[in-house]
Amino acid sequence: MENLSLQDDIPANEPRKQRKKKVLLMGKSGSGKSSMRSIIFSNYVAKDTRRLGATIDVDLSHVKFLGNLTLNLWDCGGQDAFMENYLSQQRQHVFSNVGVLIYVFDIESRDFDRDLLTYRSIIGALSQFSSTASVYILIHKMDLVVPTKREDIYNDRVDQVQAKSDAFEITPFATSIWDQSLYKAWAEIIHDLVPNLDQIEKHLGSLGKIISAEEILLFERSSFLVVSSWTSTIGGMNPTTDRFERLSNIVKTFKQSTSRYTGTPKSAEQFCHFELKMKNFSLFIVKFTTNTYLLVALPPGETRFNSALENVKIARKEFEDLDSPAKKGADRGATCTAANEA
Ligand SMILES: Nc1nc2c(ncn2[C@@H]2O[C@H](COP(=O)(O)OP(=O)(O)OP(=O)(O)O)[C@@H](O)[C@H]2O)c(=O)[nH]1
Ligand SMILES: [Mg+2]
Repeated sequence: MENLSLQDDIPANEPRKQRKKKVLLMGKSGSGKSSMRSIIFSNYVAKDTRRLGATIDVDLSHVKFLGNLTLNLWDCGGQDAFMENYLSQQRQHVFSNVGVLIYVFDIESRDFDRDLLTYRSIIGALSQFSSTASVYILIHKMDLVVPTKREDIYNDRVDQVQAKSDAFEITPFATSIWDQSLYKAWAEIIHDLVPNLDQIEKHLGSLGKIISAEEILLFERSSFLVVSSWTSTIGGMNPTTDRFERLSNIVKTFKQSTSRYTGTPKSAEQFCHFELKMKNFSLFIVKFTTNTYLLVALPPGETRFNSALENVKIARKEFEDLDSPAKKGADRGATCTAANEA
């Protein structure tokens, strides 16, 4: 098998500027904002979220990301007094320079009309200060609705929310922390946020063909969500359509257990190499670039496996340039600093 050379398409080591995105996570108190943030970025499992207290004012965290991107995540406590404050005294501070608004609706809410009124006010402030922001709507806690009614209730809620969204084109998701749906929604949100993803995707395709893979998944390391993928024709016949979200879920749970039994912090890397060799397929997951892990699924065969592993090592350098060519150091990556904004 040949080695990978992607050099031609990549701008020669040009310094990539640091990008920042302000992400507002809003919705009424108890709707599940801090729960999802902890699951996605801090390696909590769903049941850990029962311990979370209500967020006081704004919980701000900075997440270093693929593509030299830093997410400034504003988890805005949803109690009425805080919401009023964001809309009045802190209006400009909260709503200016927003890249993304993620608004969470609790499906179980007893007063959806009131939730809509609050949302309407938030949209008003957003159009005033950040009219180009993207808006994602999560209709959350879907596990609390009987499966037969989920689709109707979800569609009805989405229609009502769209009607109150002014000129914003909303992207809606039905989510729950108790299944894969949360990972699917956040993977799509993050996919939209990461710069250079089209280039990364193109190169994943070249790599996949060279190593004769069935599928390649690129995981963002702080969230372990699949932000990019390539699938061969055979890989595309896989009947498990939600396998990306399932794999995120499985690996995150594995990392959680590892941390519990080794006493290492949850935010630590936990593993750098994982291999699975089965009768009908083989698979490895390796730490790839500063901010990513790579999963490669292959047909069985020791030679193919070893060759793919070597080629992935060679490709690493080229992808690193697309990820974050700036400084490299032990402090980079999934560090999540939280501080309360006064
Ligand atoms: N059944 C169910 N419960 C959920 C889900 N997501 C979160 N919860 C629960 O909802 C409760 C409140 O969640 P939080 O994440 O603290 O709510 P919040 O939106 O951050 O609330 P504030 O910080 O007050 O704005 C927790 O007990 C969670 O376990 C879900 O998808 N389904
Ligand atoms: Mg909270």
